[in-house]
Amino acid sequence: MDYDIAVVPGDGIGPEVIDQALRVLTAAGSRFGFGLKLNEFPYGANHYLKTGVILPESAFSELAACKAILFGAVGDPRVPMGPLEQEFLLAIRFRFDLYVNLRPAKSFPKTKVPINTIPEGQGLDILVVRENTEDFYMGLGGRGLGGFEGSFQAKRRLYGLTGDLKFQAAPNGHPTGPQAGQTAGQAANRPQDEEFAFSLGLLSATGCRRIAAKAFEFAKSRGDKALHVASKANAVPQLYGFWDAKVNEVAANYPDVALKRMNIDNLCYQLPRSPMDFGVILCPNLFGDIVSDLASSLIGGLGLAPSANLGDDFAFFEPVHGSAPDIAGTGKANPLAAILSGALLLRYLGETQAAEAIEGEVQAYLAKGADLPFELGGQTPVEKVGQILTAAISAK
Ligand code: GGG
Repeated sequence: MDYDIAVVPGDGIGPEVIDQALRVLTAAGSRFGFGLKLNEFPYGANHYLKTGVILPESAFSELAACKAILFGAVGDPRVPMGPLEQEFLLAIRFRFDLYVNLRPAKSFPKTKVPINTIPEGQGLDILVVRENTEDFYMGLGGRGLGGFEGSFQAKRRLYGLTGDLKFQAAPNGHPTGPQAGQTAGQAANRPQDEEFAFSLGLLSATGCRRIAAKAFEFAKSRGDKALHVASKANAVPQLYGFWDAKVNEVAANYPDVALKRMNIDNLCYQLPRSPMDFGVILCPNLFGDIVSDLASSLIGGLGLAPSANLGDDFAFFEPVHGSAPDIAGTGKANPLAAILSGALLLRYLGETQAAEAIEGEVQAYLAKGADLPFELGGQTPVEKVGQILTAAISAK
């Protein structure tokens, strides 16, 4: 069996870690009797700087012709933050309706962690289930002087949204006199001189319900008695009160899994203090991005955290870490998160034995505690780490 895989190494350390992931996946294919036809795509900062195009429309059908995407990272200091992420990474998630972002954080043997709240001999098995298409990632927003007037459009597989938005600054609602840092115009109560920026967070009932159902299913399949859900309905009730209500509706179908709702601030406070209390954590998009970094810190680092972006008919796998331009090209990148993302891809393809073999070899390698990557206190370059794991997979 041969699988067509789209490979998008992207920016910074992306190409280095993806090279190593591909070596390991190819070795797993040889051992378990399948082939990977790798179709590499150049998208990312270099492509954008060369062509002025972030992601051409033709890319979507080319990507769709593959079974899944393996992606490295996006982000480059030569390009302003935002457009690459929105028109490339998020555009792929939205266009293919990859509404489930799975970000597992599982402890590894002998790996140093920054907390002492994990009992000796036990490990974390956290799964962040992040909604991946809505919330503050809608891409709806703007900025303006004295207010804003403009139209917006968002396309999702579930719905399209178009609209106009207009607001105008008005004289102080609560006049208190000039404040520190105010401009002369503002102090003179000239709100037309104030600059504003805004971003619309948006949730749909179907969007909330479908991710909540996925999270409950994951909790159930793990045999968990509880599911934590991140919210912030106390301060942002319009958005997260709605989120809570829709999650509660779905919870009624899962009477054996207790729903534990927490405001995101409290969740971030409790997670390092009592990490063993957490299993599946359901999050709206923005909180999920943040909590998954926190969770990966608790298992030893972002270089150990893989992720899957899943829809009903396509999938996209990437390490949780970003492009780390400060260490790109130094050999200091840790390829394990990319390798483990590759294992998730193989599991998605149904190559479960190969996925388990890779995960097992990563465990065995970390348990040995030798030749570790820089992130984990060693001095082994990215390529050598890939070589060690490739050799381990091929040796059996
Ligand atoms: N490989 C992950 C990556 O490049 N992440 C950049 C980033 O900030 N992504 C935002 C997100 O995942 O929502």
